[in-house]
Amino acid sequence: MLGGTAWSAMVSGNIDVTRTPEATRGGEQSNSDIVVWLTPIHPNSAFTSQPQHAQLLQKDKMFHPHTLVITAGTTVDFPNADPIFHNAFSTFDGQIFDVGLYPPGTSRSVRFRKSGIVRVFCNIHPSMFAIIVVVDTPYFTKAGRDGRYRLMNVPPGEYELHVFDERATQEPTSQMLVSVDETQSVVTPSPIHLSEAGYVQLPHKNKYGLDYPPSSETDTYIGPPK
Ligand SMILES: [Cu+2]
Repeated sequence: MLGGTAWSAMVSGNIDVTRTPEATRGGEQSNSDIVVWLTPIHPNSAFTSQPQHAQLLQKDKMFHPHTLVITAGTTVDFPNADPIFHNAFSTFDGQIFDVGLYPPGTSRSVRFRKSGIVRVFCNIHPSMFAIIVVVDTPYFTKAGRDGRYRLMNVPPGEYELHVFDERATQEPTSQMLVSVDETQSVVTPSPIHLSEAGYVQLPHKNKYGLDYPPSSETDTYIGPPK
């Protein structure tokens, strides 16, 4: 190939979401936690990512970001930037783990080996909830607040377009096919319609499958039970 530069395209499209008032995020409507990725239909070779690190910060009794996208094989660090103990665990789907309770200013790490959706909680703070979307492709992104997404440097080929929205109350109608060829520098898939209508956020359980104790939200907890 002349100049040694591989040809590639930008895949850019739009997501629109039907919502009812109770389904808004923190009182505002935003699409920025919706994840989009492309998987090759006929992969020439299995995708292997370089060992990578990502971060899910614990601050103000929340995980930041709320939604993290990584490639399979990535190690996620969970630094605790609060003056209180925290935990991170997941008990179902994606990958089951529990890093235990750990003190302010320290961190724990988990490597996510396979693709899937991992729901992460803290065993002592019911307000703490995050999602790690683990994909097996280098072509992934989060949508902007306006629902637009851009996937850069996509080489020619046939792809399945995948979407994950934690609040979607029905699956996208069908998996969409995206074809990238060498005649286009920008490929625009047809718009993706999602519905969050009727979504209601329910309290989650702690790692024992039990309700959090009533004191959890007014917390002065500073360490494990003696
Ligand atoms: Cu916590």
